[in-house]
Amino acid sequence: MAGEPQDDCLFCKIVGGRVPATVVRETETTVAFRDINPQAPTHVLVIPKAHHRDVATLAAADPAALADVVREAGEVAADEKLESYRIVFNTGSGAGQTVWHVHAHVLGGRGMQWPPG
Ligand code: IU
Repeated sequence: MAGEPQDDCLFCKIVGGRVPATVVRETETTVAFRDINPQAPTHVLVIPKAHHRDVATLAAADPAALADVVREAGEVAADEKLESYRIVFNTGSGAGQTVWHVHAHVLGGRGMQWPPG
């Protein structure tokens, strides 16, 4: 069911404390942790604790939870003292999504190119 923890989901396991992660922030509805393969000096993932496969699914099912994720992304940027940063939701395998539990990448601490690759 939408929002329920999935046994085979890595990020649900991080939420449940069954897989370790370097957690930098946690709220009632979200967890933020450092990406294991950072693409910038700051690379933090912000996830809802509830399982939803991608950002559009989350927006449809629980817009308040999506707002929590985006607000926490901003808090991460503030904690890391980032003046400029990028929030990325890769959505679908063609766009680079590899983990099917929605996550916001918060990237900063270096110059960024546009358009992204
Ligand atoms: P993507 O947008 O679905 O490709 O992002 C998944 C991210 O999850 C990616 O940047 C991985 O480095 C990151 N990650 C992680 O932080 N910890 C893990 O155990 C695994 C992936 I697997």
